[in-house]
Amino acid sequence: MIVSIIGLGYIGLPTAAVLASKGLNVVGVDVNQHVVDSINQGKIHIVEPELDILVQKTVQGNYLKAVTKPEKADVFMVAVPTPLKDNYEPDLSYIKSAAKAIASVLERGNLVILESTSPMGGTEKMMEWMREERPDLSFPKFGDDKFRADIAVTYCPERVLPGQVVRELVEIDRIIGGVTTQCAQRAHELYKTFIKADCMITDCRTAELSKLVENSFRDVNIAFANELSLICDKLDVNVWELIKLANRHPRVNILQPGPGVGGHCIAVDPWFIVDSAPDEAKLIRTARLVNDSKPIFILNKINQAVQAIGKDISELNIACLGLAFKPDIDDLRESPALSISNNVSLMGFKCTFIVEPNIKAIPDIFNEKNISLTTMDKALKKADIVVLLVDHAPFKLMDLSLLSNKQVIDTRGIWNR
Ligand code: SAJ
Repeated sequence: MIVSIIGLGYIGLPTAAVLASKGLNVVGVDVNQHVVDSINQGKIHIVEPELDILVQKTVQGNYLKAVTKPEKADVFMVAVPTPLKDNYEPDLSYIKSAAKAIASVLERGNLVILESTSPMGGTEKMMEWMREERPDLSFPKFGDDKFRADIAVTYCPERVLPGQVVRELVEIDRIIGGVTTQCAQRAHELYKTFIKADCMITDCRTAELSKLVENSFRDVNIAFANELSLICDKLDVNVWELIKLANRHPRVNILQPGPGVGGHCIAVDPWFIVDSAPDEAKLIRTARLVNDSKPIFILNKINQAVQAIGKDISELNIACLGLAFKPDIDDLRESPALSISNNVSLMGFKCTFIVEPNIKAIPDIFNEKNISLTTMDKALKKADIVVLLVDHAPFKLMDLSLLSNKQVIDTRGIWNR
């Protein structure tokens, strides 16, 4: 069996490598030539534990190869981004391009699986785009288990946590949402070849909403913690101690406040629910707004630190520790740390030192001159203000005496907890 994975990013590449490690022939497809070339050399272009070894082994063993255009296969898995447009509506253009590209090589008997986060109805839209290209093939009809279509279509949302993808791909339960039950059963057979946990069958619409609900649940819970951090700041209470104590109640489990919520999922998916049910999704929308307001609160804290020193901002250096959206990864998508650092670089400091151990070059978003990507030691030597934005392992292990005589803003509570 040949499995083709469209999109070799944070989800597609680990999925391709895990499937290939189980002895399946996997062809990864990505429009980026650099990504394709590096995978074919057995290398990876993202930071994800254990992935490098898996890719190297499977490429060397001829189980995994990468190409820029889809080839014929038995199964196609789509793992492309589904970002938001400026008006908070879902942008399905990547799914559309993938559907059209797959359609050109589709054959009777193929199974097409959507893994990308999808707004309600996204799976059926993907199917429509393939149908437009291939009127010669028949596609399933939602809920019609009697009709035998040429192509099977299923929605199987990924649920893995960046930083633990290789383990979670195999170990956590999976939802298999078919356009029909028969479609779901086809996908179930495939997922059971590599997943040790349960694969639960449902329809594609329920599976789509389940994925969105899981991430909205987390967003709402993080918003509760972030709101507490604002309340505690006003009331002069240590929020980290407060949460630690409240969590000693057997039925309370408050998450951790931070500089905001990042990543391509939790900061995005709740808007898909708001888009589908704008009048009903009041709590979900408010949680998004609370989490999105956190970077402004941190920027105000930085302004207060400047005032506390009492010098002109152009005489002061600032160090921003971390750019990624969460610890020990290189993923900067929707990262509040990135947007805070960018705003800091525009504030007029003598120099903004950026410390991000997981990247090699300063991202394009920064266009100020007085900015430097550097090591923690160098940044701390010169900084008057230190802003901890991501709880990367090296920052947790840092010698705290290096912070003495500096204004410190610890947005993750790793030093002042
Ligand atoms: N965060 C906090 N406080 C917390 C926990 C997280 O501020 O207590 C922040 C993080 O710093 C980060 C953001 O939230 O900026 C999201 O991080 P995360 O670790 O909660 O989640 P992601 O985005 O890495 O992965 C989520 C996961 N979803 C759930 O836990 C419900 C993962 O299982 C999904 O597969 C992934 O989204 C996805 O791709 O949808």
